[in-house]
Amino acid sequence: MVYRDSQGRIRFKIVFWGPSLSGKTTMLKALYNRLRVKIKGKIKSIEDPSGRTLFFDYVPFGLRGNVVFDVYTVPGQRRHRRQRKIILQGADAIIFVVDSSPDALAENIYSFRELKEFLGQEFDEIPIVVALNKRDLDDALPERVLVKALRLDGPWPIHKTIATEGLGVKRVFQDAAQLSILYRAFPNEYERFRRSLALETREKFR
Ligand SMILES: Nc1nc2c(ncn2[C@@H]2O[C@H](COP(=O)(O)OP(=O)(O)O)[C@@H](O)[C@H]2O)c(=O)[nH]1
Ligand SMILES: [Mg+2]
Repeated sequence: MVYRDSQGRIRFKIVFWGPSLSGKTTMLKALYNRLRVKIKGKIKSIEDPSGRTLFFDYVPFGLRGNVVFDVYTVPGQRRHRRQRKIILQGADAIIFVVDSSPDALAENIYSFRELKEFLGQEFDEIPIVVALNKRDLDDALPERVLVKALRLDGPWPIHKTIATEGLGVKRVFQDAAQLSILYRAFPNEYERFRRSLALETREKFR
């Protein structure tokens, strides 16, 4: 939920969603290393000793003007359902990170279903940007297969990413950031813009 903080800055919340090990934390770190922004907080991570996200990663990015994006990742393991629900609350945009590995297909489907369940009616409205990650894997599932299996044929922009190399991550974030602002501040323009982004990014997958 957008709000003004004590310094008068407007804050938007962006949440990286997706199954365990799909690359959410890697993508957040890649973004952190690539974004040239005015304010960049430290990344706060709450993880277990093996480096898996236990509660969340969080970092604030401040752009020009008075806008700050609070960016979170959720823990993907199924048992962290409650934490995910808490972190999702008040999100202004979601980045759904899909693992392209064939072994992860069932977890991707589970994760997207859970997102839909948690969002309820808002699922049809809130900006969701899809990152098909791990496109460098030799056995990565074809994009068309992922789109079909996950039913990603909604009004959602889709991008291919390789988080470990930072490929595609800026564009994914840029779409999410832009859509979050339109969604909350310019609702009249939002739906049209979201559909045009979705169409534009989907042409590659036909
Ligand atoms: N090959 C490949 N591995 C990746 C990619 N993105 C992340 N990984 C690896 O996948 C594993 C899980 O990444 P992590 O960011 O911790 O996943 P999270 O559980 O979604 O936060 C790590 O070993 C990453 O290095 C990618 O694009 N390609
Ligand atoms: Mg993580």
